[in-house]
Amino acid sequence: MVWSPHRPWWERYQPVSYKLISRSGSEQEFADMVERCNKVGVRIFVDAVINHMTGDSGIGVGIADSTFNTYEQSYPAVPYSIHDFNSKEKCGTQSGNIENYNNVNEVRNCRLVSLLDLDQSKSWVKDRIRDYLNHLIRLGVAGFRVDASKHMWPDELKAIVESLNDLPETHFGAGQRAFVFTEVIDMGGEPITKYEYTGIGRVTEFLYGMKLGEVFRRWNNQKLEYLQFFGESWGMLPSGYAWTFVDNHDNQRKHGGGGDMVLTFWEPRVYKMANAFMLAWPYGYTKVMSSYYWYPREDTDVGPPADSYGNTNTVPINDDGSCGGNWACEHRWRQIRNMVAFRNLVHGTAVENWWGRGDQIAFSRGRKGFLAINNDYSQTMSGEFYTGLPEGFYCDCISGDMLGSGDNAYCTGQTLSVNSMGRTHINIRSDSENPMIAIHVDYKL
Ligand code: QV4
Ligand code: CA
Repeated sequence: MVWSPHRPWWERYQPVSYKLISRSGSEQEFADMVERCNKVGVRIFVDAVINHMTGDSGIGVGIADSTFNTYEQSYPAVPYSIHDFNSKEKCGTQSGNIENYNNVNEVRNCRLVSLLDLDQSKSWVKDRIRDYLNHLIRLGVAGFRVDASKHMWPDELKAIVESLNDLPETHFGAGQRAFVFTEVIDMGGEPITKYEYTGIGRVTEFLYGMKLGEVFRRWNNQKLEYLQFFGESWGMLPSGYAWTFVDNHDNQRKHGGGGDMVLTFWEPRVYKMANAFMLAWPYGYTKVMSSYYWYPREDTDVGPPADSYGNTNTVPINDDGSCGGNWACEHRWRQIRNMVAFRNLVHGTAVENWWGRGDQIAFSRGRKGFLAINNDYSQTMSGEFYTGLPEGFYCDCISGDMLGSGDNAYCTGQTLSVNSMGRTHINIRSDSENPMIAIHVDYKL
C-alpha cells in the first residue's frame, strides 16, 4: 500500500502478489461481480499488470498482507526472487531505470519509473503470469488490457497469451479465446511501434484521442469537416487492430503523455460531442471512459472516492440513473449511453450521405442511423439533410430517450420527421448545450 501520497489511484499498478484482494474488495466479491455481469451480457476485462512489481521502495506490505523486499528483490507470495527480474547488467543503464526511449533494450529490460522489471524470458515468470491470468479466466473474465506492453518483448508476451486456457464454455461457448488488448503508447518518433503488437491483439491507438481533441478544440486550424477520412490515413493503425478512446485514466490527468489536447469529463459539452463522433464512426474498437471527480484538479494522485483507510466506496445511483458520491460515470450520461446503442445498432454499415462545412458535419450509417454535429462557434446549422433513413418520426437520442413501446412509445427529447426522400429538417444552434442530433431505426416512433 502507498501512504504517501495517501492511497493514490496508481497504487494498483504496483503488484505485490497475484492474490485477488484489492481496495475494491475480496476475490469472492470480484467473482460475484463477474458472474452477475456475465448473466446480463456485460463482459469484464482485467487490467493486467505483468511487466513489473512494485517500485524500489524498500520493505513493505501489500493490501492482501503479502510482504515484499526490493533490496532483495523478493515477493514471497508469488513467489518471485532476484532471479526473476531483469538485472542491471541486462538493462544497461546506470540507474537501472529506463532513461532513453530511443533505446529498445532499455525500454524493455530496464525499470519503468523504478518498478522492478520482470524477466518474461524466464519460464518461471511466464508460468506465474499464465497461472494468474488463467485464474481470472476461470472466474469468467472475457479478456485483458495488458498494461505497459511496450515494455515487454512482443514474442514473449505473445507466448504468454497463447499459453492461456480457452474461456469457460459455460459462459462463452466452445473454443473462445480471451480478448486481449495491449497498451502501447506510440505517437510516432520512437523506435518501438504499435505495429509490433498487432499479432497479439488490439492495440491502443493514442493518436485517436489526441487528434480528436485537436479537431474538436479547433486547434491548429483543424475543422470537423476534415474528419471525413478519420482513420488509417491519419497515421493510425488499420481499423481492425485499433483500440480507440477519447481519453484514458492516464492522459485525463496528464500522466503518460497526451498533453492539453485530450478531452475529458471536465469539459462535458465538447467531451460529449467527441464521444458521439467516436461512437458513430466506423473505426476501431471503441472504449468509453468512466471516471471519478478529484480535487484539487492539479493533484493527479488523488485516489477514488474511498473511506479514510482507502477502501473504495460503493457507487450510489441517483433516481435519474446518474452516479452520486463523486463518481462521474460518463458511461451513464444519456448522450454517451445512447450513442453506444447507436454504435451497436449500425455495426457493419458504411458511412453514407457525408456532409461537411467547416465545423459542421452530418452523415448516416447505411440506412440505420444518422448523426449531425454543430461545433461552429457562432453559426446555426440548419437545413434539409439526407439521413438515409426510412420515412417516419424519430426520437433524437441526444436530447432524450424513447420510452414506452409500440403505440405508446414517446420521446422525452425532440422528434424529427424524415420524409419519403429520406430527408429531414434540422436546426442546431451553436450555443446549444448539446449541439448534436442522432437518430436511428430503433428510435422510430
Ligand atoms: C518515482 C520517479 C522515478 C523514481 C522513483 C523512485 O518518477 O523516476 O525512480 O519514484 O522511487 C508512481 C509514481 C512515480 C514513481 C513510481 C514508482 O507516480 O512518480 O516513480 O510510482 O514509485 C501508473 C502511474 C505512475 C505510477 C505507476 C506505478 O501513471 O505515475 O508511478 O502507475 O504506481 C509510459 C508507459 C506506459 C504507462 C505510462 C504512464 O509506456 O505503459 O507511462 N502507462 C501504464 C498505465 C499507468 C501505470 C503504468 C503503466 C505502470 O496506464 O497508469 O502508471 O504500471 O508511457
Ligand atoms: Ca520490462
